[in-house]
Amino acid sequence: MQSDLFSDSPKTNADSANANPAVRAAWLRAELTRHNHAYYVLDNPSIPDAEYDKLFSELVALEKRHPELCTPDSPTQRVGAAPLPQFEPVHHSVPMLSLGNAFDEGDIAAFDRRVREGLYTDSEIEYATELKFDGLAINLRYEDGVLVQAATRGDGATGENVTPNIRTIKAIPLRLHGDNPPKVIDIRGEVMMFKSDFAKLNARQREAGQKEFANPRNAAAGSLRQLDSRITAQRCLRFFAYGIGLLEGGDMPPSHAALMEWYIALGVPVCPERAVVKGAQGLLDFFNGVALRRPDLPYEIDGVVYKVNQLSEQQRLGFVSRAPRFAVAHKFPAQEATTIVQDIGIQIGRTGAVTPVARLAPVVVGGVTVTNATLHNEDEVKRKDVRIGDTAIVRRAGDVIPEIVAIVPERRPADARYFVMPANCPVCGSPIVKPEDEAVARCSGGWVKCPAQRKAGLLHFVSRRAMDIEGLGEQLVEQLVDKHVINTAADLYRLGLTALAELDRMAEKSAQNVLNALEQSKSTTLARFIYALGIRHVGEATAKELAGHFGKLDVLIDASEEQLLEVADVGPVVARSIRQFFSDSINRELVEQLRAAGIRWAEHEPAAKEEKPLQGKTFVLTGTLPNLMRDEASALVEAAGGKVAGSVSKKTSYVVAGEEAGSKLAKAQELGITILDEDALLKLLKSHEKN
Ligand code: 9MJ
Repeated sequence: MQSDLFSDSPKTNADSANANPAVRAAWLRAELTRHNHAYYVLDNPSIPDAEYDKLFSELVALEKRHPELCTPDSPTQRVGAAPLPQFEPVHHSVPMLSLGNAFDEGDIAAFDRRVREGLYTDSEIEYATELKFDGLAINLRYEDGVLVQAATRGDGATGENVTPNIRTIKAIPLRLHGDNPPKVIDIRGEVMMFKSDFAKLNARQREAGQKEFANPRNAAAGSLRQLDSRITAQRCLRFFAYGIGLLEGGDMPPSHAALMEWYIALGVPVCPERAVVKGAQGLLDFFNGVALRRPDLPYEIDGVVYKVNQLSEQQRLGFVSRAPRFAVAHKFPAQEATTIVQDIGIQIGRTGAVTPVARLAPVVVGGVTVTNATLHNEDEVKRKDVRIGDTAIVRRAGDVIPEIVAIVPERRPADARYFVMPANCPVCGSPIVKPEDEAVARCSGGWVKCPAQRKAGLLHFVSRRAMDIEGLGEQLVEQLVDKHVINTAADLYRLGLTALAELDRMAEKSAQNVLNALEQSKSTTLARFIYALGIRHVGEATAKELAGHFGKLDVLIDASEEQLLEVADVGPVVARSIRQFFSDSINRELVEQLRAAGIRWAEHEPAAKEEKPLQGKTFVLTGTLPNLMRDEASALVEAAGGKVAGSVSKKTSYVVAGEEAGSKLAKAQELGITILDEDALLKLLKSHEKN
């Protein structure tokens, strides 16, 4: 199975394991560097995370026993260093330029004309095209192949020395590949954060009660401008190269495209989304293609960049003020805009969750008119301090629901009003309740009483990633529920042509289309069906895991919490929620009715149970461990079958405590739970390894 996922199988190097420590350390360094490169630069992981963590821990331990074996380019040296008093200024040998902006076809035609005029030619120009990353521009200086300094752009002439922070970024090689590196090279590019790492960071910030970042750019900037690089080390930053400053003792490649190929050979990450095109039309085609792919890219971009490809031509064109004449950034329309919060209403979800929604003065964000923005929950309204009458920054990313990033405090009117959560559901009148330990308030009506929950549940059931029933949109579901034609998902399959055709704005032809779509949806997959049921905490990924693990719906329905916990991705909260769902006779009845309606899928035997040494054990990590980062410790525990939980309870098996462990450690002591330090954790893992 591994060979499908990883580009090579882990090398154990038995000889090296028994070799002298210097040989072993050198081997481990080379292996870890190679795996880092495969993961962060080639985007092609070569071993499972847990294997990497094991090799890493071994090198850490080895270097601890033999400090003389630790080299500056050892992968262990990416964990950050003692805090700096301040960042030192760095003068850039070659100024770091910014780019001029273009916003439409007219601007691009003008740019292309200026380039041709500058080069005294009527021929089509060859351009290198690439993405415009929304991060921080950085200069990396390598001397004889070794990273010696990293600096921010600053004002273009002088930046700040952020070398310790940059050394923690695993995508950035500490030593260039190849035997013949230039004497001095300034590699320029962008430091940024991927969307998924941004989401994880904000989840961690939320858990720790710390401020969340408004967007990946702010998160990247906040992480890089830390005087304590140990904090930077915990933030997964990335890097893509796109430019060059000083070069000594090496041959300048003839073109931008060739420069990027050279960087790749040197082991420096370069974004694969690039092309060499001809003329203004080539530029626009690239722009349009990227615009389509933009929502699926793993990072945020705010446009694309066009550069004259031949470096000799770039030189002939030169600069205007601080921007090169040979390049331009073609920006996407803004994805953020400011507008007034006219009101804050609420929306009831399929599980009764009450979401405050800002009603906005209509504003165009990235080409789409926005009138509503989610505020997620009551705590979020408080944290962002959004009041009715405020001016707010609204963001729309891809096709997700627009959200309020922040308000503009200076523009708050004197009569701005607080949002008050209503005591009762405005739709069904049931009390709105909020359990102590939850962020979300809920309508207590349940879907039997509350039409809003029924509608939301049905819309989820028919949605593209669930049963994928085309033609059953919001307006139709609304009418069907309001007119008491349907109550449950099973009722959908009892709909007849007449009942449908009688609805507003429904011709017989579209009614027939809906019936056809319903019929087609009956042949589905178990994963889609589980997801469509709308069980709290069971998203698409969990539904897939459940389907793969249990193979048959009846096995899932009868699974105990313990059996559910064996599924990857399922923790105690999810297990309890699934159990509760299938314990409810109304839900079991619904499932039966859906099966009776003819919904079917292929089933398979449940996955064979793989016994792992720490199966069923729950760990809580607290404080800072001396060597392992939190993610690394979690990965080791999970690889051995253990679960990592966020809070200590009677069910916790072990608490792993590091420096500055706080209330969790105290609680563990109070409950008499076994407490481990890093060494004891590693010993525990090792002792099981032998079994
Ligand atoms: C960004 N931000 O992605 C340049 N950039 O080139 C790309 N920035 C740049 N190129 C010269 N892809 C100055 C700035």
